[in-house]
Amino acid sequence: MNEFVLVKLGGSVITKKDVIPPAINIPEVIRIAKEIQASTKPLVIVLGGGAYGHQAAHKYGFGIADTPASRLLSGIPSIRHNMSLLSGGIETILQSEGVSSVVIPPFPIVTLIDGEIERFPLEVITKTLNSGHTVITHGDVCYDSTRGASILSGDTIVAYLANQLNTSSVFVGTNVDGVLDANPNENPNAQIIPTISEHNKEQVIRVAGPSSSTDVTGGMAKKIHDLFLISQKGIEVAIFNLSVPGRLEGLLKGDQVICTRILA
Ligand code: IP8
Repeated sequence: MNEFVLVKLGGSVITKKDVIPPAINIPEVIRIAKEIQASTKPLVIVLGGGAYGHQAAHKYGFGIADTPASRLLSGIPSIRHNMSLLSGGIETILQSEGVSSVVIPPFPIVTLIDGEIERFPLEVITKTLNSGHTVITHGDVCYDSTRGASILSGDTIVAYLANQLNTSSVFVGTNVDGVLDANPNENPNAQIIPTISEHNKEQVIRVAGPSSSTDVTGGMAKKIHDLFLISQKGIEVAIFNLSVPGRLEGLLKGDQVICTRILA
């Protein structure tokens, strides 16, 4: 299989914040659909849950210790429905912008064990890429043999696919310029950390912490940890601001853009 590029579309950029029922940020997704066409390599797009995933997951007790399995399992239809709406909506926009793309949802194929991936068959993903289509997959709820059900985050999918498949680059799009040296909500002077290496990794993780109360999947600290492991395999890794026009396109073209690069 040829090398491909993994792009995470952060849920906070592709969905509207605090809107009930959840809604896709259509102008942003149209812009992103145009930018991804700068890629010369096949693409796997991984969607975060945003308003579609996290609110529903929170409602059924995901991310809260000791939630009984019966309660977690009762949340499956609602979370699945939301993530199908999100991924289907993104697929519609990408296709209408000329990106030949197919949604491959994790729920029917992935199983978890205590929150970690137990089984994730990749054949359909590789066949879809080899057919010349862009793969769209997303954070999802999955059956978990220990807990009943768990949330599989888009970031965990990114790490798994980068490790298992022939990946050249991983670009993680968020709503901030990269990893910052302080919480921008508390400190307006927070500065971007241009590179994370062995040398500053632990210190950065301490400052980054979890991202918000409704983010049920671990936030920035876990993201950095997993991405660091990927970069150790020689894969190009950047965390960037997906809300700023041109940054994704620049990364895909190999330009210098404002972002945090993770260099093992
Ligand atoms: O936003 C979470 O994915 P993430 C997906 O990448 C759900 O953490 C269903 C909450």
